[in-house]
Amino acid sequence: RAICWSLENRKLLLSKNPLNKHIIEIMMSKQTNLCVAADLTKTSEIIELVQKIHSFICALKLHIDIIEDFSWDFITSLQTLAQEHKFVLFEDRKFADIGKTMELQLNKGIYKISSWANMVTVHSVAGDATISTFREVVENQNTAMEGCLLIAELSTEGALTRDFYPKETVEFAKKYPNFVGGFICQKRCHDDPSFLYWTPGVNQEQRGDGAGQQWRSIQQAVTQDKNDIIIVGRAITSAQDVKAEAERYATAGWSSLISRSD
Ligand code: S5P
Repeated sequence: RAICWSLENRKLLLSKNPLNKHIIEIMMSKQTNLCVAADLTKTSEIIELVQKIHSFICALKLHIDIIEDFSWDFITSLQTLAQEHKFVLFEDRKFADIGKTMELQLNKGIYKISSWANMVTVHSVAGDATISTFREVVENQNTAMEGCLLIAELSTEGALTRDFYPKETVEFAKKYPNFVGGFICQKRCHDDPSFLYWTPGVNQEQRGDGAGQQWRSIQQAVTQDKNDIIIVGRAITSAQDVKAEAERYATAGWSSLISRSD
């Protein structure tokens, strides 16, 4: 039987996973599959960005460790905005160590990521035992965490996430369907509609940044490569009119998603 990939059809399946349930509700009510990568280094810049783009995003992706003036007031402000305007807080920490170290990096240090992030990225490189430790930590503690994405494939030139790597990553995810919401990938890396496929490397104008990043169009990312959610950074954050650009990406992303034939 053919799988139907429309969000409407996948809603029940996706809702079995707490993170995906949250995301799909936001996506459908706000009609957006745009996640903005807020790679800015000042808290005020991030807050200003969010104030402009909140209506167009389902998730706000952060690299908390690039911020120069981190504070708990900043986190509180983000949480208030996320609550009010309905988007999830996504810390792109790309955990990649032994389980115990990941646990410390998730819960401790300056940023106490698990106390505020709804989702994080995890590399599969260290094996699935580390993912299971991670899941136990999240399930046994009172955290903001709803789930994670596994990195199946990176967007950069020469990335080693090829050959068996995406496939084996999918195998890990299948073992923890309540915890792993989906993947960071370039092309949809699995035929299971109960996962969400998130893709960075999207830019309507440019094809590369001269530092290894590879960009392609929304059309390519969603229609051809069959991803669900586009992750867009500089194409929006460096635009003259950030709000208009976020709206343009959200509109194009959503129309590509809902007009996809499978
Ligand atoms: O393979 C990847 C995975 C990620 S999460 N390639 C990526 O570029 N990313 C992240 O997406 C990266 O860390 C950055 O925050 C964002 C892309 O930003 P842009 O400015 O290139 O759109």
